[in-house]
Amino acid sequence: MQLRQIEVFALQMRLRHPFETSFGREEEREFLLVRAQTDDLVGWGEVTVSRDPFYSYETVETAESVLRNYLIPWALAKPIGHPDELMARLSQVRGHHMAKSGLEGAVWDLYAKEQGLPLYRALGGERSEIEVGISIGIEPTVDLLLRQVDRFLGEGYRRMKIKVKPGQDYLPLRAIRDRFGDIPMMADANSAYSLSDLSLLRQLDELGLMMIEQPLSHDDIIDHAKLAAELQTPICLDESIHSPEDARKAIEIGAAGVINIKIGRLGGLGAARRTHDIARTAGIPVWCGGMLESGVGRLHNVAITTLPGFTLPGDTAASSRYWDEDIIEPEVDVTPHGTIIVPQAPGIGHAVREDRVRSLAHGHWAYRP
Ligand code: OSB
Ligand code: MG
Repeated sequence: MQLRQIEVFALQMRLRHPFETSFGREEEREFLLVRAQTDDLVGWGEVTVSRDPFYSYETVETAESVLRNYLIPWALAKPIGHPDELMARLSQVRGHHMAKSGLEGAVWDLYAKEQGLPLYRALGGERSEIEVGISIGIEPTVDLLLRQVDRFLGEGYRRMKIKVKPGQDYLPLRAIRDRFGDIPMMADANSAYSLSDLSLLRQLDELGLMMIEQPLSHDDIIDHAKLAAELQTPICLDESIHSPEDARKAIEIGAAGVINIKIGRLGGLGAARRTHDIARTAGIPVWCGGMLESGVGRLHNVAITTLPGFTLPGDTAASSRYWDEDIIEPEVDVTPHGTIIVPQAPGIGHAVREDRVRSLAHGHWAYRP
């Protein structure tokens, strides 16, 4: 395919409910969308950055700059055979995985549409229905947290992920266990602990959690391996895994009993798929993480989750969990039994509401060869 135009939109969308993690509170998502077109098709990707470099060093501004100065000119320079070929071309740029992933996502959407295939089939996915869970932020009181859990259990979600940090960990989780019993539950610490907090982490170990996600430093695997040897609860890595090679090494030293796969953090669908392949070969389960995506990124998450190694419910909840009104039509819905039916139309499978994207955008850039 030869790309004729690439557009970048800077969007700001208000969350229905503020989302708090150990690194901060988000009331509004700020991110980029990429729209790429050939002579007759349009593809969409999402750059899952935030305004601030707190989860990752990438931000809306770094991604916009790297796309403008390097990634987009190189993508427009000559025809693209397969999305992997584009990624090889972009590999001279180190890091900036979310920026790369947004562009690659648009090209994967086009590639699937060219073949008349739904994106999940183009990726080699198998399932037509995926299991989903929900990620619940740190709430101001235990009572408010219990209300959230009650609501999402009622909506059918297959597992509850609760954000924790020192001081807001054992007691809220204990309260959930006391009230709701043996529900599938896990904790995500977003790097809020260190090995010196072993006694706190041992308390969490008593709760029968499915896993504890990223308890230690965002760039560590060594201490996670030490911690894994001390706990019964499996350790899941999120922030520490930026490539298939990171996953291989973490698995090799025993730092990762589970891996959270995020397309943006890993640098695209191709890298996400290779990470899945490595984990699957090693017998390590994976699930699809989320970055509070709009409908575009959400549909990419749905597609990757159809690969056979995604054996645990992910964080890909319904559009309505995040937004009063999403930018896709129809929105992503969750069935009363906690699943998403995978769209069968070519590419990402739902229409993007371009008028809404254009009206929400506070920045818009267009590039041609
Ligand atoms: O650590 O998984 C995380 C959201 C933003 C940044 C990091 C994380 C998250 C989530 C939300 O947990 C997942 C979602 O509902 O999209
Ligand atoms: Mg996480």
